Amino acid sequence: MEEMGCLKIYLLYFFLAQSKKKQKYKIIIYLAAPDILKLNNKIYLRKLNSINKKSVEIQIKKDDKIVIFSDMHLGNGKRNDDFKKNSDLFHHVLKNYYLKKNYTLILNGDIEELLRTTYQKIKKRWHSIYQLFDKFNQNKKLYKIFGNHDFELRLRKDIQTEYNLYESIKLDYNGNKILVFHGHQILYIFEKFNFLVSFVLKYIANPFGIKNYTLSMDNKKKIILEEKIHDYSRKNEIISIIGHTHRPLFESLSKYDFVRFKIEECCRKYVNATEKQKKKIEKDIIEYKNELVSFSKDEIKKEIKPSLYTKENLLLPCLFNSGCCIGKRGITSIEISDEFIYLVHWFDKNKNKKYINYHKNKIKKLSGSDYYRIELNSENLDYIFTRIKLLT
Ligand SMILES: [Mn+2]
Repeated sequence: MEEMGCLKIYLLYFFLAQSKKKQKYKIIIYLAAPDILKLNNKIYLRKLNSINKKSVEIQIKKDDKIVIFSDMHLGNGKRNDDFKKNSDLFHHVLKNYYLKKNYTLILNGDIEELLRTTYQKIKKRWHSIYQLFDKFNQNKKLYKIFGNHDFELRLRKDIQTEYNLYESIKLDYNGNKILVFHGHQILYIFEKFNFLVSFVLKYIANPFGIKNYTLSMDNKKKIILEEKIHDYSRKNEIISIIGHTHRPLFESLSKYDFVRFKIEECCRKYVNATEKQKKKIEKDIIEYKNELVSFSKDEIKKEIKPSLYTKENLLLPCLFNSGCCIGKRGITSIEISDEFIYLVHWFDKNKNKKYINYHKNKIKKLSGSDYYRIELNSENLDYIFTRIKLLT
């Protein structure tokens, strides 16, 4: 019954959000919002518990390398296909980096944009990408997790796919758990009704060129989702790696928060540093300051500023988000290898020059291409789990 109530509010919200008189309806939307939240509060714990308990568990061995991508939104190759602009970059990176280096590939949801088109059309258009998925699969190194945009694969038995489909994967790292799941479950508790959303998108939104509703998820919703999963991970002393919001997170921090945090840390280190170290720290501070300045106002407002920092509870490094593969500037991924976890950004030099002068030891050109890999963040996993245990 709770879910039926939520569905009604959701549908109301959906239609109002698409309306031209958006401003006028905003009050109604905000009046309805607390109900949705109250409802979710009761359900989210149950849902996260079930995701955690039912999860398939995989041991991470010492020389295992893992890469996590999410939110590709593979479409039919037409105007509305968000994946198109990064498709060459993604293909190259997957083939010449991750496959070559023997990585295990975890696809963490919203791989296909099935709310807008069909699996057959997607497979036909992106045949070369699926060929690469097949290669990982043949080596038993592919795990495909569903999100809200490719949930149809789970729901409909008539769609044949070659890959096992999971709700979540639990990685066991020396007895510590890393839970990988898409994350939509928090605000999308009515998965069963996905077909209604699909109907609206395919037959109403698509022909009229209306943009994707869930893609323009507002900041308030992003924060709620992140908060709930952060709290659950903290209480259970696990790390959660999600996607869905398209906002990269490392140790529960957004890019913007991370840079500010780093500047503070540098200043603290500076006091007791030797002359030689001081020179290096000064250089680092300049680079971080430049990075801070390079965020556009729009970026700060839309993507970066909403912060888990402002919460009453202590912020623990237990939430990570791999971002997405349809970003304007490139694609992001999360890697786990050699006892470390990394947030990685890939970009094409010809399309984006923002990071071309990034910290020299963290940027690498992929030979024979104009594609670059940068390590935005990295940290030792033992150190992260120690902090989670000490601070809980
Ligand atoms: Mn999603």
